[in-house]
Amino acid sequence: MIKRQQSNHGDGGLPYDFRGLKAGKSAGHAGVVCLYWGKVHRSGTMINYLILDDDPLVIKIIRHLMRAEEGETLLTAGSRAELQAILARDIPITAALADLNLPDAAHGEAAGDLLQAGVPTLILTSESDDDIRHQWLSKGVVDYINKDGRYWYPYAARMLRRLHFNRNKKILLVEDSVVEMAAMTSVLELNQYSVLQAGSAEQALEWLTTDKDISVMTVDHQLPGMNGLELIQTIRYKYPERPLSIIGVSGVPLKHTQLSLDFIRSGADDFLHKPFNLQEFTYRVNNNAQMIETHLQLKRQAENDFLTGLHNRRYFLTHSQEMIQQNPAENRISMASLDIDHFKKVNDHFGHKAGDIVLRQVAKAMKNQLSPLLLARTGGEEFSVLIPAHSQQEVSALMEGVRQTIEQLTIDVEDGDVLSVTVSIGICTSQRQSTDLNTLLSTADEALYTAKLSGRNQVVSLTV
Ligand code: GH3
Ligand code: MG
Ligand code: MG
Ligand code: MG
Repeated sequence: MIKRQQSNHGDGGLPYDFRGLKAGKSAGHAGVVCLYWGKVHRSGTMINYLILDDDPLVIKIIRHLMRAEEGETLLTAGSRAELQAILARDIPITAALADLNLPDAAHGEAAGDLLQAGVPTLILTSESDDDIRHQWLSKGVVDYINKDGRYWYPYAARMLRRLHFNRNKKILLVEDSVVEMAAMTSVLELNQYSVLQAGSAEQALEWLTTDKDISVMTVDHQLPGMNGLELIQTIRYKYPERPLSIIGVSGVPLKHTQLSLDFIRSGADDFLHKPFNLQEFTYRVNNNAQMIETHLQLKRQAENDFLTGLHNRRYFLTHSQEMIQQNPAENRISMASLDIDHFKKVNDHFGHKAGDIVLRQVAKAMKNQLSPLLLARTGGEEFSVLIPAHSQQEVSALMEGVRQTIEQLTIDVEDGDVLSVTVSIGICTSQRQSTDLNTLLSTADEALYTAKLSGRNQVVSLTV
């Protein structure tokens, strides 16, 4: 089952091109340093962060804290002249961290160039004068950070990356005052968020039904029609599981402290009293967006297999149970179990790492051929797929296609080896109404066992 071939690696062995990094090192800190230059981030976009500072230590610290991921480029400039050289290259800059005092521009002229070029810019400076801070914020910098303690550096690095991350975040503002809506919108847009607006509770509910990606919303108390508290109660009742963070907002005089309590009790996660500082408002939105992102990350980790990116056993069992229950009685439903043949030998001969690569490639081939069906890695080298509404013949033909595709894969497991593997597949198709999940699973396993006993690399199909 395992063929050993010589791979022709050529010079493509290095995963990343480090030329930029070397050039940067030899040119000193002020040179343009490119990490992973030319690689596209997993989000599908090129991300270019820029650090503008004449202090090599600041650049070193931020670079260390950012730990550029694949697809992220960290550009650096130590003077206004170097910045202008970068801007002249027309590289789209995702976000910049800028010092105000540079050898050839002592009063923030270079930060001005960045704003002029439309780059979302954070100031990181030792200048702590409050008036200067306000001037820069009103000129449109996203944040103004003082270098007055080492704890500001992680904050600056986080904020820089957040300006990329925010581009995919949708914030819904529910506010009937046009002036307040405009102020909140502009500060959130400056922070690169996508802002949606609703002037009433009814409009807000409409947004929530049409757009599933809204992660944070702010809700004003006094609205025409349904008020803010009722809106939040309705949302929490209608969408109890939805990952959505809600910030209550109200201008009712502070002595009515009961209101903030009512907001939290109604299901708000946070509360702000009007008039509020727009910077504070942004920080709260940031924190709430981060909380939702963390929640979604944990959910993805709990439902997916880390190695192959397919769903895991837990997800598969829960969702196939639901699908079987929802399957109309007259529809057939099939379960297919797939197991790699003699997989232990791959590990034994080529190592566990090679085994992992094989698992990933087999998973990828299955996904290409079987999505959008419910597919999962349900065991070490075992996969399952649920196929509703097809005949036994159709399902057998489909899985035979998968068997052939996998047999034809040539898997480059690095270290000069190219392998091929085969799979055995067992199918159970229900002809009866109300077949339960356990019967489907155990019968598919029985079919798989028969396929193994009959010589492997084949499809066996049973009906119940
Ligand atoms: P058969 O044809 O009968 O299925 O033989 P087999 O060798 O494929 O089956 P067996 O169940 O004996 O071995 C499965 C192997 O899969 C043993 C285990 O170490 C390996 N395995 C399970 N999970 C992983 C993993 O995540 N990575 C790697 N590399 N190996 C894994
Ligand atoms: Mg109002
Ligand atoms: Mg096996
Ligand atoms: Mg097995």
